[in-house]
Amino acid sequence: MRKKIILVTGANGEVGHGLIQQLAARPDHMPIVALDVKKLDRALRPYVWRMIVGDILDTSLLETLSTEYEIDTVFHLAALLSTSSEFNPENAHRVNVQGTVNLLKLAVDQSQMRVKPVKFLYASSIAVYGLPDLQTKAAAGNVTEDQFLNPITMYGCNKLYCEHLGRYYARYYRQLARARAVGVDFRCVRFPGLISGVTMPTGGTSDYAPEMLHAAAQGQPYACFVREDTTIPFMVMPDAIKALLTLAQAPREKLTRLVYNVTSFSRSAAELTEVVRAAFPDAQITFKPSDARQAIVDSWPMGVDDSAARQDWGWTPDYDAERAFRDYLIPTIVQRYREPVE
Ligand code: AKB
Repeated sequence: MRKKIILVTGANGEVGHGLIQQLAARPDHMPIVALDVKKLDRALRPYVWRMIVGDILDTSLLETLSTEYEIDTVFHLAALLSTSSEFNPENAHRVNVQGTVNLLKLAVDQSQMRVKPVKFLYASSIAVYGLPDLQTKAAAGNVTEDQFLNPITMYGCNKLYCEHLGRYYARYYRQLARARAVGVDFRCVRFPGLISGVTMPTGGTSDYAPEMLHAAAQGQPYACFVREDTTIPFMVMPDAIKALLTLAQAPREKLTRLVYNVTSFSRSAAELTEVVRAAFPDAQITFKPSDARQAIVDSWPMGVDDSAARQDWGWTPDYDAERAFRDYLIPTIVQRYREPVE
């Protein structure tokens, strides 16, 4: 009999890190197979059944996985983030879109084999939004899942399209075939900017928040690449993991949507700076906005309406802004730079 597993793509990334530890901490958890283009961090290896260094674009690797294991759940986290994607949009399209199609195909094939839908958790982003100007952004306030879906980045276009692909593979896959295929149980969380006390993001445009904090903790100067008034929603990593795990466990019949906004707190870059300076009084933070990256963040909303997630699967963040810094970010970061990291 094939081993039943949970597959995590992008396992070495920021969200993968936290997710793997939390998944492994659950009693009776299924074995975890971690897939990433880079070797899994040594610290995570005890938590996984198997680590595979490989590419989500490698379809023969995915086919081998499909014959070797019964895949119960996929957490698809692998992606090139918004800033990286703008430097090579075609490559971003390959990784973010073709990579997702490959995984959805793997999931739909597995669903046929076991005659039961594979759960497919997909990490989307506020980058799917595209507010046309700052006046509209200010007036819009907290936007719902269905408003302002005109992304201006390749990454945002990729994420929005993959949300649609999820719907297709869940409900309409091969709809003209004589025998209808068992669809994928697609569940998507649209994340705001994420901040971790443990890992540093690479290639995102919301990265100014974690970057200023990590720089201050290391006593390094930081030039923030957006204006002081720039406001978007944020969430700390433990809440991001909580959102994925809670949505994964929600009974399907309670879910009225395939895609859900989640959020914790919205803060301007100036407000974030104040909190960082209060914790690290020597922090040297200056503002040097980059026009191009500013335009991207200006197109993202000030906040998102996550009432559907709250209603359908009881979503509620554990950390508001005050708790996020006081109880998680500051103590974790202080500890992080006290210890040598491998
Ligand atoms: C990015 O900045 O690209 C990501 C995101 C908002 O999805 N952090």
